[in-house]
Amino acid sequence: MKDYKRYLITAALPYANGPVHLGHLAGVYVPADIYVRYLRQRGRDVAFVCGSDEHGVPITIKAKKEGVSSQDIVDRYHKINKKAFTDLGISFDIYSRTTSPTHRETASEFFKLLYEKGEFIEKTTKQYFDTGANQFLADRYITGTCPKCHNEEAYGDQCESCGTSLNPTDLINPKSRLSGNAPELRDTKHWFLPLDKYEPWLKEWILEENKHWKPNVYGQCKSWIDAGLQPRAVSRDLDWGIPVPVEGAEGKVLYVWFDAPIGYISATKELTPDWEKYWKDDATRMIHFIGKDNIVFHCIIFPTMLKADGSYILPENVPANEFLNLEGDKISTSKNWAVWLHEYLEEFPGKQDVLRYVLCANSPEAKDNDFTWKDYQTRNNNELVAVLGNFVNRALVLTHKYFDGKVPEAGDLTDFDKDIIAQMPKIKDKVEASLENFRLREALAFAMELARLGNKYLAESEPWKLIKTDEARVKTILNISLQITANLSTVIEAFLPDTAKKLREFLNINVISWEDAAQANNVAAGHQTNKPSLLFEKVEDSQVEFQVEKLHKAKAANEAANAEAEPQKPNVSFDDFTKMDIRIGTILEAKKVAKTKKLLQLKIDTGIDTRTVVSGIAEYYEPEKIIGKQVSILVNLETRKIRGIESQGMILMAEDADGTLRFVEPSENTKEGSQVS
Ligand code: B3M
Ligand code: ZN
Repeated sequence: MKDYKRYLITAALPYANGPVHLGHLAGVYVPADIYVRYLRQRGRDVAFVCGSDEHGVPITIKAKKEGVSSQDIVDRYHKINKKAFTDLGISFDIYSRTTSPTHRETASEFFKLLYEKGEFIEKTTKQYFDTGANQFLADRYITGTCPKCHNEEAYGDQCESCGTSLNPTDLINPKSRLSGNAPELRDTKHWFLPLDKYEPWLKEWILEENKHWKPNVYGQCKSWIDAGLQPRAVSRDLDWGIPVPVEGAEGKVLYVWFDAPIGYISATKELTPDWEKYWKDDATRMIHFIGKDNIVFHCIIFPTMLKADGSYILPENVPANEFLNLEGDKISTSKNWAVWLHEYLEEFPGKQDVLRYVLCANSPEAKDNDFTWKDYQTRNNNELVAVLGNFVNRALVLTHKYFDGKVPEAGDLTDFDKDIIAQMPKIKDKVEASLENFRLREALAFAMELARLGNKYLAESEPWKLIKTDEARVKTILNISLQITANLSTVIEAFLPDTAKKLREFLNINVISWEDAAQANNVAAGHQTNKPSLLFEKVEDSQVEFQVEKLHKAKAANEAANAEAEPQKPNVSFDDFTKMDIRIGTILEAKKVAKTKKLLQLKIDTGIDTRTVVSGIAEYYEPEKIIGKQVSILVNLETRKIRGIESQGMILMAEDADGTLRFVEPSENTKEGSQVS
């Protein structure tokens, strides 16, 4: 590979319309951070840039729904996400935002330059317009039936069910999300980036020069190119975004996917006045970390923009990941099926490394993967606690127990010792090779081999048994164990930065460089170590159950909140209504109907008489708790035998969106027999 002088690492800018979840982390931010931390360990010049993507239709829709401004929405989530990334140890050099003045100017200038070079095609096309709301509808404002799979809730730009990318006019029965009405087609002018013109160049650059890209990335690019590239609109009719900086463009803004990647440039500008060396010198190796749904934008559209400008470098690699599922289902913000990073950090304080570990160990590098809380527990308990934590703890505790915490001197080495020492550089080389090639989960597994090696060394040499008979041997064993611990602090640093720091605190040492991290003399004999604290704690079954239940509850609550009321039934006459005799009654007795799950047998004082009613409410009310409760009861319903019991009337119940039944009761205590009308 070429000899690069510096690195520009970008991580996809998350939309500031919601909090970041584990899917984002596993796909983009944890791998990017591991890679960057490793580069820094190697002493390379790196700029790691990211920020909030604050434009786009989903933000305006969320703002409308909440009755606040789009700026309020992005301010809220920019703050939450920025803090959560910091708390997880994601070490961006800058976390900017696309509403920043620098970005607005940079994106505007970028557009203007391409415009002046004559790079855009101006076209008037017909687009959907909502006459009620008096505005053009950008892709996400329209839903309709997907022409391919007939999903009735496809968006104007994509069907999330079958993944097909669409134009709004492809939808069958289009509906405006603003009014629910069918929109009409009207003329509007937009600027298009002629991807077709760049197709020969893209073919050469991607299909020939970038054969080293991951198969999933290369494959997606190839199928886009093979299908033939079309000019792509880079402006939208919308009132939220960066205004199109040319005359006659009132009411039009830059398409979010035009401005967002320019956000990488603006962020670098905000980071350093010397930003051009990262963007305009081909000794810079630029790498985009993204999820698979962003491949076309980072491999085809943004490079075409950069190429059209002509003064920028292009990405050397785009190691896109596949998706992480959650407990067997697709992560979904709209269905509230997600583990939110900021909530994890609140509920598991100090456990950021555990999450980094689990997400990297299970990273969806080559195929979609599943996060489960059970797996989180298993990896924590069996790997972090039982291997890494256990080894480090034993090495240090024994040093304190036998030698007052001073590193003992190594004596003559046995073949076993020599073999253990010889393993260290081999392991480090494997970690290094995997990291250099973006195989991060493999790299982590190799790094853990060093902890396993230490564990095995202690278990097989048993210093706790030898201490009575052979102190010199124990000194050697602990010396070597502490050397392994010291090297671990460097080898695991990129994956588990907080743990690495703790190891250095325990050992009372400074950072050991990557180059030195396989040696057996990194802590000198006589050096005073500190007493260790516990590195990792066990995750209990109850925590797993709590988290799984929390997920299901959040999803159900979301469904209930979004449920639409049943449509109204056909009208009835007033006479029909008055035929129903509904009274207030009081429950006198209640018990379960034997061998059923749902039924309660109630005795009700109806004011007219005392009667028995069988009601399907046993899942929602405990019999002992409803004695004395007032209810509404339809008393002139024909009697019915249910499970051999004669039911003389019906208790009126309100059914919640999730199916829960609730009594319809008077707001104040009311005399039994009062009529409800
Ligand atoms: N905000 C899409 C996403 O979060 C988008 C990435 C922009 S990167 C320039 O999936
Ligand atoms: Zn579809």
